[in-house]
Amino acid sequence: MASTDKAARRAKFEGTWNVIREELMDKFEANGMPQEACEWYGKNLDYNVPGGKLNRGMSVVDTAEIIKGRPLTDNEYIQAAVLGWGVELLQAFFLVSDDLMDSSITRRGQPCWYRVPKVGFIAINDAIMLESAIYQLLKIHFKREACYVDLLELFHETTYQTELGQLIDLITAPEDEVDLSKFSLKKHSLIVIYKTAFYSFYLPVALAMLFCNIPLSYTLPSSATPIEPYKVAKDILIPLGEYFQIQDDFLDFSGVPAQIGKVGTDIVDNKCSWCINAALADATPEQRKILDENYGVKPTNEEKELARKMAAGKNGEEQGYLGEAEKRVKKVYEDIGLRAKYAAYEGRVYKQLNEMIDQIDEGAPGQQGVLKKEIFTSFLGKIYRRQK
Ligand code: GPP
Ligand code: MG
Ligand code: MG
Ligand code: MG
Repeated sequence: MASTDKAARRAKFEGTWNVIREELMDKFEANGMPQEACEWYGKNLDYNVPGGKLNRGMSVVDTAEIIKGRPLTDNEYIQAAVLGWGVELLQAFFLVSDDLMDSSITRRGQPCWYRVPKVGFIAINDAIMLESAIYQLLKIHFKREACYVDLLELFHETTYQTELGQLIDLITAPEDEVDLSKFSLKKHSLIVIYKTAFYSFYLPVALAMLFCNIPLSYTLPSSATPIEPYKVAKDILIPLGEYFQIQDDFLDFSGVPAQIGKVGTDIVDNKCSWCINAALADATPEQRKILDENYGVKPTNEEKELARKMAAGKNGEEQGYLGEAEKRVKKVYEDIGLRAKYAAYEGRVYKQLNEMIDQIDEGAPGQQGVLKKEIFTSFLGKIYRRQK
C-alpha cells in the first residue's frame, strides 16, 4: 500500500471518531449528568482513545474490505469503524488500568491518565467507563443485526482472556519478592498470548469476519475437507500477537521515550519479559548473580532526585531515568548480545509466519466472503521491524 494511501485510510478512520464521540456524549448527557461530569467524560475520551497508532481499530475496516473484495459502502464503513473504535476503546480501558497497575509514567508521549492532576484513582472509574462505551455503541449500531449477540460475546470473551493474561502477568511479577527461577519462556508465552494476542490480533479480524457474515465453516472447490475460518485465523493471529508483545518487551529495554512514547518499566517492575528470559538462557554464573541482585530493584529516592535535577527544569521522570540497579541489568543484556538475539528471533518468526500464511486456501481468484492471505500479510507488514 502506498504511504499516501495509508495516510488517507487513516484520516478516513480518524474522521469517524467525532461522530462516535458525539453519540457517546449524547448518551451521557441524556442521563441528566451535570456540566462538570460531561466535561470530565469528554476529557477522558479525548485523552485516552484517539491518540494511539490505531492499528487495531483500522484493521477491522481493512479486513472487512479484503473479505468483501471491494470498498465498503458509506453505511458499512461507519458500522465497521464502530467495531474498530470498539477495539480502540477496549485498548484504552486496558491501558489506563495497566498503567496504574504497572506504576507507569508516560503513555503515548504524555503523562499516564492517572498521573494527570485531579485524576488519580478516579482513573479506575474512567477506565471502566471506556469499556462501557463499547456496549453503548454496539447497541446503537448493531442491535437489529443478526451478528449482534456474536459481537457481544466476542468482546466479552476477549476481555476475559485479556484479564486472565493480566492476572498472570501481575502475579508472576510480585513487587517484594524477586525470584528469577520462576520465569520461563513457556510462562512468558502464556502471559503474552492472553494479555495481548487475543485482543490485539484475533479480536479485530474476528469482528470483521462476523461483520461480513463469514460462517463457522465452509468448503472450497479445491478440497472436500471443510475449512474452519475462525480457527485458521486464530492459529496465525495468536503467534503473530506473541511476536508483537515480544517486540513490546524488547522496546521496553531498547527504546527511548521519545521513540516509544512511554518509559520502560519492565526491569524495575520485575516483569517476566522476553528480555529477562532470553538473558537467563545465556547468562554466565557471574551475570546471573548480577541479574538476581538487581532485577526488580526500584531506584532510590536519591537517584530519583538526581534524575529530576539533571532534567534541568523538565520533569525528570517523564524523560526516563535509570537507577544503578536497572543500569546493571541493562549492561548484562548488552554483554549477552540481546540485540542480536532479538534480531535473529525476529528473522525466524517472520519467516515462520509467512510460511503459515502461505498455507491459506483462498479459493478461486476474486472469490469473496472467504479468508484471504492479505488479511494476515497486511498485519505482519504493519508490525515487522517496528520501532515504536
Ligand atoms: C500490555 O502489557 C497488556 C495490556 C495493556 C493488557 C492489560 C489488561 C488489563 C485487563 C488491564 P504491558 O504492560 O507490557 O504494556 P505497556 O508496555 O504498553 O505498558
Ligand atoms: Mg504496562
Ligand atoms: Mg502490564
Ligand atoms: Mg510493555
